[in-house]
Amino acid sequence: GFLPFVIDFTETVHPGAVNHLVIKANNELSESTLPCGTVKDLQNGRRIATPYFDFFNYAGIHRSVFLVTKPKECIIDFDTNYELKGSDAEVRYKIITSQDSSRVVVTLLDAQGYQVQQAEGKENTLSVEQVHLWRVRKAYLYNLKIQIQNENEIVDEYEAKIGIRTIRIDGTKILVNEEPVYLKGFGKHEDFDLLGRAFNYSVAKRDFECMKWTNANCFRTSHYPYAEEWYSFADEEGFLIIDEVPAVGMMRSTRNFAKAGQGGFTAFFQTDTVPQLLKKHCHQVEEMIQRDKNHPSVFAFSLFNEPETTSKEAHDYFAKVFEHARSLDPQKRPLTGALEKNSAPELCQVYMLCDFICLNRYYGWYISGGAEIADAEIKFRDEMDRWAEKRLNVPFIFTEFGTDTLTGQHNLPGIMWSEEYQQEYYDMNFAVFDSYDFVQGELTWNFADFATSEGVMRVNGNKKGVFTRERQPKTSAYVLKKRWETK
Ligand code: CKX
Repeated sequence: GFLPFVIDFTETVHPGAVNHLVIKANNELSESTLPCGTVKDLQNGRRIATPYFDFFNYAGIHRSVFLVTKPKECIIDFDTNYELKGSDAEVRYKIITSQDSSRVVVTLLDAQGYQVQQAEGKENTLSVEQVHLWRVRKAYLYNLKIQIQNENEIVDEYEAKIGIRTIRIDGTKILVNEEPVYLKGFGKHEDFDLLGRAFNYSVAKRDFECMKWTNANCFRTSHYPYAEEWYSFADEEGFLIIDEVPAVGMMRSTRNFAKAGQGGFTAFFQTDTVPQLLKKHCHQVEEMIQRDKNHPSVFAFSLFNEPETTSKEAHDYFAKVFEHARSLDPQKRPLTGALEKNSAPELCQVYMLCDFICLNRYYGWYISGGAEIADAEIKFRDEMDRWAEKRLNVPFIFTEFGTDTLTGQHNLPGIMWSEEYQQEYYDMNFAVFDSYDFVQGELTWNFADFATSEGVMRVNGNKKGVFTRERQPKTSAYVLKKRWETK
């Protein structure tokens, strides 16, 4: 439900007549849908969704729908890969077309529209002298023009913006263009008042401006691939994206966020619907990588959020997902997934599949919150020491940490839900992060308050936003802005 699909109605359509295209959308959840959940039949006959995840399960169509006509011989797909050679670069491309007969011409244009290089064939290399690299928060985009030509006629043409950059993990460092980057930013949602999950340019623009104001450089598309416009925006703005597949709710509980810290185990990967789920999971990973592989902003793919990971069955399940994902990305970007508290260093059977480790941790909120924050810090440091002992020599990123905070709620001393407590919590977390040199990034939970299912733990949604749902800063936004100015 979070990735595009195409329906060919060439055979069905009646040219010249009024045609109706009817789309039926279904948001029912089960343990073999992604995301996971279940449905509940009420006594009045109404059926409702009960998600195993903490965001509102919207219904309907939220994204652009295009009516497209294509010539018989057409461009189907392309991908690129980059190698830096001093101040020059090589762009290797591969084009897939529907037929084999005609000439494929590929032109690289710079940001001003001047031709940089041209090559022929479905697979070739373009050499770029004095390359303008796509850099974090300082993007440069080239235009790649692909044409199928027959004699001198253009049969099909496709243009895409590309950014030339490399990504690599080296020990505990994340390297973009061979330079280390510390990730600063947010886990987000596609969510806004009245619009729900529908893509809206004004909201996206505001979000990017807010993120830039805080000095952020990265966000995670928690917990599903977003509308494509988000990625193009990030390409332009030089943001890094951890692109996440909608594998969330892989723990049989409607309140995972509460269960997660308490050692709850629901034998999720030991049921007979798992093969169906695995098939869908792999398929969605495939569709996500296929859709997003050419965006320079996408620097890693996240293959799950907070599943159960402590059984052998979980390991075997995810080993297959990772293996499949590794075979798909032409740029061989790092693969990861977000691990919650149960995935402790001694228990987790999945972290070893990840190229860098993403932790969602809530010491000082779900664990020892409020007046117990000093204990929270001790427990947090204890867990980090246990990770350190493993000497994994990979980067660790915090992909979630935060407190529910009611904007305008002020209390001295800070108590849970107050703006003061959110700051105190962040300060404690930052002190812990800064004590471990393998911590190479911090993405707070969440960029903005967002809608969830109703319940006793949620006051009209999740309030862990650094910004309100209307995109105005809470006090902690200033704390992040200051820290990230120099971090
Ligand atoms: N992580 C202990 C997944 C997010 C939730 C977040 C929360 C949980 C925390 C798990 O989707 O919103 O409870 O705020």
